[in-house]
Amino acid sequence: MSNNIDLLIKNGKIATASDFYQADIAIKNGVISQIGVIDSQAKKIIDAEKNIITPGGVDGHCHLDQPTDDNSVFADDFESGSKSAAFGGTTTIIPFALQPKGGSIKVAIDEYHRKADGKSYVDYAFHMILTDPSDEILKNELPDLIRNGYSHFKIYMTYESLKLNDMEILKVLSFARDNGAMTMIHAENDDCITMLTKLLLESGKIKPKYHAVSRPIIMEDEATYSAISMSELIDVPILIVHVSSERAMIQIQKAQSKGLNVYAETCPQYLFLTANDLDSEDFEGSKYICSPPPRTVRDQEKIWLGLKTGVFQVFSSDHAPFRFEGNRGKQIGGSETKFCSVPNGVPGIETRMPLLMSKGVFEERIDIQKFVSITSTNPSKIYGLYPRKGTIAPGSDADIVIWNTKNKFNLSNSMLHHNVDYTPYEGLELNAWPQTVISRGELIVESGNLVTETPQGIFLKSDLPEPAKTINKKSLLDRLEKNTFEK
Ligand code: DUC
Ligand code: ZN
Ligand code: ZN
Repeated sequence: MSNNIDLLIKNGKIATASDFYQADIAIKNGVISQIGVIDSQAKKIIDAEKNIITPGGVDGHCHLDQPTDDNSVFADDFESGSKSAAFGGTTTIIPFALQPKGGSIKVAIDEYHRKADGKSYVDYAFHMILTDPSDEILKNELPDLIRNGYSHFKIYMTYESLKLNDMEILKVLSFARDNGAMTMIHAENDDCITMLTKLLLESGKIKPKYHAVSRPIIMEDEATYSAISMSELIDVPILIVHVSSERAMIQIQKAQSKGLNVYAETCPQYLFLTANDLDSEDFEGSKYICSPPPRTVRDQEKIWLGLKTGVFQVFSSDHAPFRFEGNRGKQIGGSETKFCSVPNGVPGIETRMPLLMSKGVFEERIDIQKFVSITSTNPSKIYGLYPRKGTIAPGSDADIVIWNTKNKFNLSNSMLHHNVDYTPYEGLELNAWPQTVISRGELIVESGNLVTETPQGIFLKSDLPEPAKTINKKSLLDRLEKNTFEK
């Protein structure tokens, strides 16, 4: 019997989306084979010393090695980004294959595979970004892609090179309904942002803080309601990404209480940053420029509540890494770059889970089951990776994090493994950090050191997302005739 178990983790306190209990975990061939009191021999035994054990994180929203249209460069490729993810306890990442306007999404996916192949320390799936939902793409490319492992995509209501108009959004939502795909929506009203940006620039207001002024809450609120209304009309699940404000959250809450299939994501930047962080005399405020922008302390508190009460199903990093120094990142136009030309995004792939464990679980804003569900189980279900990923159960991949929660420390960028020269959370006091990280039964991080020689992450084909399975079969015409919407 001695060789039956490859790795045995003894004395851990296992957290899942529903439970928290003490048990041992046996791993064989990269998969969890048994959970309970296990006294068998194993090739390797780790004593978890009553530390918390969670499933490896699933980061359902991060940007790595993505093309840009302004000569800026995403600081992390699959190698540095996935290494950083691993150190932060994330064992599955889902970055984006971007369809260029007028281009093929299939070609974009092939190209993205070339960027990822052999370079990722953790497993990965791909979202698509649809920028041009032409009939050709919707008929001849996407249906096969959806059935062959790429079942979710993001669409944008803002950014000149990415945005779709309402007709295109309706077309994409109808397609998603017919094909069982999940649509993620970036909800901000682009015309409003363009108009306010022009007004600010004409008045000479170019500093980083005006980024937040140009993208007000009211227009996130309006776009969120618009996206929800279109999904209600088409009758298809959607997921609103990176929700930053109480007002947008209330739109989502209302939709959910009407029984609509509206899912939502928020991110660390909306819990730990505010618009004040963008307000500096020098250019430092550009480090916090992301869209939607960070808001107010009140919004932060409401977003915490939305995590606790279940308005948000997913907590992602939206890791969009740009360096502060140099001319390919935040200072792409020098140290006086206008707010509207600063590359959007903050890094956070490594800090996502430790921040939430420290400030969420240990400061009693959410319980540990909620932590597991929003960082791992739910994104896995919503993006078609469950039960292979996102839980600790017999038959699931042995993606496991053993946490060290015994010491307080101040976060510093020098601890991190991304290729970015700052963290927005510098100096924050934390008490939780992954001590041991295991991917498909292999140790990748042990006592703060990378212990795998080469990147072993593999591509994961996504099944159809769980929410899409709830779609009813009544046609739009049928529902219009029965006046279903007058509720
Ligand atoms: N906003 C996005 O929509 N994507 C990347 C980064 C950001 O700030
Ligand atoms: Zn976005
Ligand atoms: Zn993003």
